[in-house]
Amino acid sequence: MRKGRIIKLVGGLYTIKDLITGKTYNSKASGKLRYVRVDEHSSFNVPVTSRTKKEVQTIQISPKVGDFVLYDYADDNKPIQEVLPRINELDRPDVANVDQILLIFSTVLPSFNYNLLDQFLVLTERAGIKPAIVISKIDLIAKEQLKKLQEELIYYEKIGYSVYYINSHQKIGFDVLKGIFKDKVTVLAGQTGVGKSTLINALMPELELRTQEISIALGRGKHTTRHNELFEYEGGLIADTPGFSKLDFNILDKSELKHYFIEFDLYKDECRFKNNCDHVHEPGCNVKDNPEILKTRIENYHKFYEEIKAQKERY
Ligand SMILES: Nc1nc2c(ncn2[C@@H]2O[C@H](COP(=O)(O)OP(=O)(O)O)[C@@H](O)[C@H]2O)c(=O)[nH]1
Ligand SMILES: [Mg+2]
Ligand SMILES: [Zn+2]
Repeated sequence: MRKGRIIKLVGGLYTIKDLITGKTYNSKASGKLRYVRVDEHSSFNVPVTSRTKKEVQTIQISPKVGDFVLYDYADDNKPIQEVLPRINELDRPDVANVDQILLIFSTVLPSFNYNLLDQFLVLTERAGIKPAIVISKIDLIAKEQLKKLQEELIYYEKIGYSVYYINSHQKIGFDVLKGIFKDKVTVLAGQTGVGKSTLINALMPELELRTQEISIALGRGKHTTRHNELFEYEGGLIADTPGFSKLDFNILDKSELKHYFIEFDLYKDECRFKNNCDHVHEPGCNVKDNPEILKTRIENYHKFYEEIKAQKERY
């Protein structure tokens, strides 16, 4: 048995890269991964909703891009026999063992949106993966407009998120951005058309990934096959994958949400209710109308909270 990492998946066929030799092989998942006994501590025992319990059970393990695996080198088909424990995993995109997620937003086409930014931040915080914010297409708005956006986004930097500004056509902002990929597994997330593929192409011109015409991308829904691939860059890997469209409120419990608005924690001790407060209607709550918290953050928090509540009430 040898150790490898899955770097590509196209229609059930995996490409694994041997960790020692660096050679790549085509491989399939062994049938025995269909019935794997996992205990409650297994990293594969992922609760589907916040209410389902982790318990000993038999599950099917579907290897994902990013997984470390043991494969049978002696067998010509190089079947994956075992998937090693995951540090973390994402569903859409389907990637495991991710170090960071770049949340890509374009200034325009599609235009920047605080609601979506806060949704994506909730998703990454919940997955326990470090996010960074990238604003693309800075060449498409006036200087003053860009300056205004930069000033607004300082808030996100203050609470701990890095914000980068790029123009992938002229490679502006690349000297600063490039450093973050070193030795890391990075997922690029963002709506269709924000410039994910263009960014990867600009970093790795030899790839020539297909980019979408804006008009088409924003119009009809596009067909995307189950195709996942990690590209090697600066000793790390980058995923340009579809997915990450919006927050599925079904996976969250409403009392859990506050933890994913990371700055709320700073004020909770001043709140009369400490940990028992959801910062929604409680009188005397120091978070829900704290002037130091960005207004749109509180508004979005309340929107998401109500959304989760409405979802739960339907059951
Ligand atoms: N002006 C400008 N256009 C960009 C930039 N980045 C991407 N685009 C354009 O935006 C469109 C969508 O880009 P694409 O990379 O396909 O987006 P994806 O869906 O996120 O992969 C393409 O027409 C790109 O040429 C940028 O920095 N500046
Ligand atoms: Mg793309
Ligand atoms: Zn409160």
